[in-house]
Amino acid sequence: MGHLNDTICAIATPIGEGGVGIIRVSGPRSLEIASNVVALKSGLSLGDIPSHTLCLGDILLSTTQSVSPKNGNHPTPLDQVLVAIMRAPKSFTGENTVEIHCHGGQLILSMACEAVIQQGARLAEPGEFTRRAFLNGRMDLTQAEAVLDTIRATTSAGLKVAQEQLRGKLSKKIEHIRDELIRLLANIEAGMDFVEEDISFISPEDLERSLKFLLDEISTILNTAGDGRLVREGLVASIIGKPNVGKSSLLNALLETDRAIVSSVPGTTRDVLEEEVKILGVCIRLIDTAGLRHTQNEIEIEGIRRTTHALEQAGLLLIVVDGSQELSDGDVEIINENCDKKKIVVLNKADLPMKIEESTLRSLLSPEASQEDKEHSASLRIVTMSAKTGMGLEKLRQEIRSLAYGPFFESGEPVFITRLRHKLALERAKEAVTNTLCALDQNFSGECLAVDLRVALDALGEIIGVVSTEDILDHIFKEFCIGK
Ligand SMILES: Nc1nc2c(ncn2[C@@H]2O[C@H](COP(=O)(O)OP(=O)(O)O)[C@@H](O)[C@H]2O)c(=O)[nH]1
Ligand SMILES: [Mg+2]
Repeated sequence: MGHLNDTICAIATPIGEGGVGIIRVSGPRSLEIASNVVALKSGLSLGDIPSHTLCLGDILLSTTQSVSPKNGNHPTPLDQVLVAIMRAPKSFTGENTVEIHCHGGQLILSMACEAVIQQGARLAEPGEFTRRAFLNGRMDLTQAEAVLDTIRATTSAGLKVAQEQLRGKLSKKIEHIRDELIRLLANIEAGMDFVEEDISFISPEDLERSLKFLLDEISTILNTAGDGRLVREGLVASIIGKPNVGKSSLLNALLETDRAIVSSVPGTTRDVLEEEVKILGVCIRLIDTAGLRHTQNEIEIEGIRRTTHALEQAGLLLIVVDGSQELSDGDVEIINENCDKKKIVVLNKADLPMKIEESTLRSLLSPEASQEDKEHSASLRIVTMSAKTGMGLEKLRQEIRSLAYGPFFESGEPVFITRLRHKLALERAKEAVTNTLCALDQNFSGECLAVDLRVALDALGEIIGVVSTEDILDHIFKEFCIGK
């Protein structure tokens, strides 16, 4: 990764044809470089143009790059362009930035980018513009991550959380906790200087109260990790059940296509099919599986092995039961297994005369069960529907959404963490604050308390990037595309 004193450039728009394509140039020499490439219609030099203006001009190719060699030593125009100028520090990167808006063709864009490079800019690395924005103090690390999440968001829920993070909601919360930790640390350290005189700057009771409050705050944010991850990565839902109950039909109904082969021959689905679908704002990876049954068929055995694997991955199980048939031991077994997973029982084929009702299903599941199992069956979500006619499908979508998200998302919890990186750092901070409380309880010295508090402070600092290493930055920005 280069230094901030060179000027970087990249095509910022995606590959392919488009109305407009943008070359982005950022760094100390960007105005000078761009003015060697673009001639403004007004005849003015780019250096004389005020910041945050848009000017019409022509990209001029040097003679070596020229598309018409007959033109002698005169540079030839490549394309008519609009040039946007944003001077430091009021730009995305915090540096002098020029954006050249060409027509969105791949040849034009690569030739224009080449012209900028010939004038002394360097091709940017993935995420380098955002990395510069971070290094120049335009945003902190959680905001830089939110830039990527905003671009990648595929659901409205994902976009909302990414936008809130981009606007600094998570950073403010973390900074607030850090400020309080710094205040406590300052008090403890001041006390350490006056230990001879026995002057204390904060009473052990006040310190304990404050630390417990901070511990609560950290735990509250940590508790959003599950929902946050779901918002960013989506949820894997496996459709399981005996053969022929309508699993593939359910996949097709939720996808609103004929993706999977549906047949009355049991054991038709041999392989595991995976498709992505948006269900009321939640991104779900739906997996249709082979029916679970005992079989000698080699291919089906492999299908069932893959089904078991899909089951392990799943955060949600959609267990399909054919409601037009009597409930079998096989059905009950599948429902009662995997107690640790969120699940919905789909009582399918409700367009036919039903032999199983929701209430009988509940009582049949655990007539002589332990209290725990009874609670399990009472809380079990059951949706009666028909994959064939679509009846009950909307109810199923609502159940999936409400099960997918925990209480935090629905209640509009102000702050979310969406990345493992945040979670691990918060866990370290939580452990360090807990250790401080233990040390306080055992009347340890101020030095001991301060050591633990500093660990907490650094862990939280890593989240927003107050404390960062090249490794952390490389890891975060390598996920970005070039030009962002
Ligand atoms: N009447 C009715 N038939 C269904 C329904 N869902 C599936 N089927 C039929 O049940 C058979 C098995 O369906 P399929 O989706 O292949 O089941 P899978 O083996 O569990 O994947 C097919 O003949 C489907 O047409 C439904 O809701 N109502
Ligand atoms: Mg099937």
